[in-house]
Amino acid sequence: MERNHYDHYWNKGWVVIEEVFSGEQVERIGALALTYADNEPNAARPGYNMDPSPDGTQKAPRKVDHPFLKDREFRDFVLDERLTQIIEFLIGAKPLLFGDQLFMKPPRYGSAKPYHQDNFYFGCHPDDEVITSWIALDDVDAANGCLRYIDGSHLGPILPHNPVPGQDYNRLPPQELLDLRKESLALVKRGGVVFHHSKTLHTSHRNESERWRRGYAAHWVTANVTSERDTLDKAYFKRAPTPLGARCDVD
Ligand SMILES: O=C(O)CCC(=O)C(=O)O
Repeated sequence: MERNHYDHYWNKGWVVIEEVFSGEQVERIGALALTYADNEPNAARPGYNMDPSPDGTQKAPRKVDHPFLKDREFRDFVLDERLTQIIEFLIGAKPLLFGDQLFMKPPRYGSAKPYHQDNFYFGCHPDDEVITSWIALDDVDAANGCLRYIDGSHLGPILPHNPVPGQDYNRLPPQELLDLRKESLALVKRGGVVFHHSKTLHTSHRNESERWRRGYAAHWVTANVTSERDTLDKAYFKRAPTPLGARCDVD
């Protein structure tokens, strides 16, 4: 972690830091992610947990919610001090984990995630103390659906987000409010982490490659943060010790 990472984060609203986790660690977590993904289909929300292939005949994992609650290995991984120390450096206070999800794009048909700001969904304040870490479980580039950011968008307001027809889990700001001339691609090797501010506009395209693209997204706040919604009501850091045996707070 260097000073230029900090400056990049606060100037652009996001930053990539390589080699936070080892190849072995991410390989193990990537394989574990796939075993949980197979058990996630949610018939009530087609397209949410599983992505259909272009011809509609096959499905593959898109998302696993709350991996932290599902397996001790996910917990130990996401609470790794190498990660939490970087976050503390970026936001200036101890990070508390409130939620997480695994985003997967299978080869050739991992679907796009439209532009959005996380804090539109979270409703948390102050927004400078809310951050997402996205751990690359595969090498990620333009072809397999890297994260893309509108540089500096964390300095503007939360935009309106309109419903996306047929996708109750996605909302999208009006196209004219997205300055795509300021779009940057966050290329990252497996084991690296992309960090973004809660207001930074971000998206990812469909996976056009023959490779997987898996990312472990974790959402953090400081102890100062409150939410106008129920975002923090079930935050992991508020949980008592659980049957899995790990404490969920990170302070
Ligand atoms: O992995 C993706 O494509 C989307 C990730 C995302 O929106 C997030 O981590 O906030």
